[in-house]
Amino acid sequence: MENLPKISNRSRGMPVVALILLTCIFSVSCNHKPKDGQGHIPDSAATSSAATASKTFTIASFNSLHLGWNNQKDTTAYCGVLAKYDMIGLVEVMNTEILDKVKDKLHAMTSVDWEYVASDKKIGRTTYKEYYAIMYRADKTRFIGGSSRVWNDEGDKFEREPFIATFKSGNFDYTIIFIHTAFGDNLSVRRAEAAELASVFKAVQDADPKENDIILMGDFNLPASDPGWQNLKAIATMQYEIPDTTLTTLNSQGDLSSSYDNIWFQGQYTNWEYAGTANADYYYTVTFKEDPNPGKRAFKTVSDHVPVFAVFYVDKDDDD
Ligand SMILES: [Ca+2]
Ligand SMILES: [Ca+2]
Ligand SMILES: [Ca+2]
Repeated sequence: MENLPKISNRSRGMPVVALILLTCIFSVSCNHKPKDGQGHIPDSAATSSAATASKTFTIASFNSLHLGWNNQKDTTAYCGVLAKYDMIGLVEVMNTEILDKVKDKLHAMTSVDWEYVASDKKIGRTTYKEYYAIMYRADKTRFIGGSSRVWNDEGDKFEREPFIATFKSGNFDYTIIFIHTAFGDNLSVRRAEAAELASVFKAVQDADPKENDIILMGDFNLPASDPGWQNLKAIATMQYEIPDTTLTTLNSQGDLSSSYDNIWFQGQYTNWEYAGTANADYYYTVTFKEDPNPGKRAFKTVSDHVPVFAVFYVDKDDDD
């Protein structure tokens, strides 16, 4: 909406017809309906020359809407989304049995082994709790044993304290901070957690002088432009990959609604490995293209979020 005044300034003195036309174009572009395949990694790219594929590694984050509950999830479509990535962090995981089932299904779909690292218990301040899990292709990534932990949340700052784990993919080693922040009706609750994430990021960054590729990702329940990110953005060369114009949630009508999911890291350390590609994955425009309302079908049978992803080179010497 910030752009509206700029457009009306530019259109000053234009004929009314031109103004109406401009307004129409603008409202279409504001609809955030993905074009067919937008944000989707084309199969041709995913399976292109083995040489290219082995040089890059795609990390995604996906709120999986109560994965493991009896909620009419289309597990084939769901696993089809996961199978496109080399690593995908999952929030809203309701039990670990479902993770084993998903892992086996991914193996059947891709003919490669998958593994996951999950929090050792369900996390949450109230009776509602969930696991964090990071699912990854075992042929491309090694989990650094003993590196996973749940943030020691002194003072109970987080409804669900972040999950932290270190991996190595090719030459690229990195630590992921993964979170599903509080939703809450009160915006101040979400902003307080966003502000606190800056402290978590700094602590994890400072804990290991030899590892500086710290990737913060998850469902933040806030767009990247929100004032709540002031502290995190104050960290040197901090960048986010999903701008708030890229919407990542679906409403019950199947329309995109909010930009809540993101991937953050410090450019000074990680731009060396970052391949420059990140987006939300509007997979349903392909997976459910025969459906009259693919977004609604995705909302009902997969999740009310879409994955967000970023691509990294793994063939460079890791510079930290
Ligand atoms: Ca590194
Ligand atoms: Ca460090
Ligand atoms: Ca680096």
